[in-house]
Amino acid sequence: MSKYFVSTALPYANGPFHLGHVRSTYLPADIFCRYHRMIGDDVLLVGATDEHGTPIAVQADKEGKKPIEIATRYHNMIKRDIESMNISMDNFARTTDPLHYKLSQDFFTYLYERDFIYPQIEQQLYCPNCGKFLPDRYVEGICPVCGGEARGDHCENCGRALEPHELKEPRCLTCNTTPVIKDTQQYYFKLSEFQDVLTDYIENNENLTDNVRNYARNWLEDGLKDWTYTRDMDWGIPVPLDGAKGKVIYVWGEAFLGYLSSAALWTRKYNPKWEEYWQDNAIHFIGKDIIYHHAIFWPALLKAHECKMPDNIFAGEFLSLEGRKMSTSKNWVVWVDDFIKKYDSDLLRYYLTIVAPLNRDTDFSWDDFQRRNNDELADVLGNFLHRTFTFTKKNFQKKIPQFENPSEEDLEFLKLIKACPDNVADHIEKMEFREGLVEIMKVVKAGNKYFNDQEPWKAIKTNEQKAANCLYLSNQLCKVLATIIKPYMPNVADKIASIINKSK
Ligand code: B3M
Ligand code: ZN
Repeated sequence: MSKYFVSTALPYANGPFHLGHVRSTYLPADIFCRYHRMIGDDVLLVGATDEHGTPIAVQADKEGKKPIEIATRYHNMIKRDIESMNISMDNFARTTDPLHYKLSQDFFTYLYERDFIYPQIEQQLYCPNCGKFLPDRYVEGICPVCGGEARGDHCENCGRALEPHELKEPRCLTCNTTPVIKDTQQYYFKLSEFQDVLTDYIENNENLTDNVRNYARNWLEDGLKDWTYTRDMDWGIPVPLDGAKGKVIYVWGEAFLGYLSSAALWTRKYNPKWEEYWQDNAIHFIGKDIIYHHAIFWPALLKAHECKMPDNIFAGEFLSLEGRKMSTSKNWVVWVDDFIKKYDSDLLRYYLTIVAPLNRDTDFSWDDFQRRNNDELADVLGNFLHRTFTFTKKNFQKKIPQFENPSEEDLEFLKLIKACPDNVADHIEKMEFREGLVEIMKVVKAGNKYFNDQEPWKAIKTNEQKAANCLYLSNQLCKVLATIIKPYMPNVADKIASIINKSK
């Protein structure tokens, strides 16, 4: 038995949960965890809402509310949405939890005392009209790298993490004034010292997938610069140093610690030590837009703190909607809550898994969703289950018949049924979630063909054993399905299990 520490990227608590979150991060993490629990591993799946930083502060300004009110509202919504998708989260915490504050401040102090964090005067954008510095999303402008529209610390167009003072043609988000440059003291993390450690980590960690390795490599080749670790803002975790009044830890400097504080909060309730999970296998599921943060910043922070770096970082690619990039600000998204009001979560879990492998961008379209639902879930899986159960009920008084004198076709089909669980498991272990589900559907398709070929509705009158063997094997496949479908579609699996009286 192995222990697994699995985390899902922390969504900002400034809006509800949408299909993009589910596809890139939460669903793959859940499939992975459910599978590992089933084979007897001890898995801890944690997450939290990311409640600091300008994403929350800006939303609060917009609504004339306090940041904590915004964070609480969306934390509750996101938590409910995650539950409604049947994500088997062990703990879903908040980065405004006092334990997270303590952990983050202690972490900061530890690095500061060892000279990994140092003060430096820097030039920051300051809005003379609002009378405040403009960290991150408080300023908009043009990306210095690609020329696209960028917001403070991040260019949506090329995906670069930016320092806000690098922006061209900056303007204050609140009042549109052109900011001036003003000196301010910030604290920097010595990221540049970790160039060699990170190069070794990225090149030699065999678990890492190509998208993560290639992306991180680009950055390493450019050479790493030290990283501004604090901000002039009042919403955030105060910098735990004398003389740092009005400064908070940059949201990206503490959000990662949300993984650890969420685990620590879980530990308080259930008592085992979360560190043991981290030591065995530490795996982060994220979306591809935050590879840089997880493959560069986070391992460097961990190394500076003398902690083990993650064993794997698994980055799901993007989901577009009807051919257009999803955008919460342009309201071009499907919210999980709206989806769940109409459809069972398993339909979405099926679709988002089968539509494309995770290392490829893909599109959600309602037509394709409907087509796969009808042609695959209903016509292949639903049909196989339905005909097996109704035939067993009608002709064998709900009892599984005896399997005797099997024919060639029976033995062939039995072979397929027996091989299926291991094939699916192999794929899930390699994080090939789609391929595992494709394997299941292939066997169910073969089951339908076998059922058609055996024609049990005729055989029952002329050769009862032939019909009996067909239904015996079909029920065996249902029993296998009740198990192997579970990581993908837990509701469907439970339904099958209850029909055949299999314990879950
Ligand atoms: N909240 C960015 C995002 O939601 C950020 C992730 C933090 S993971 C430690 O994409
Ligand atoms: Zn302003």
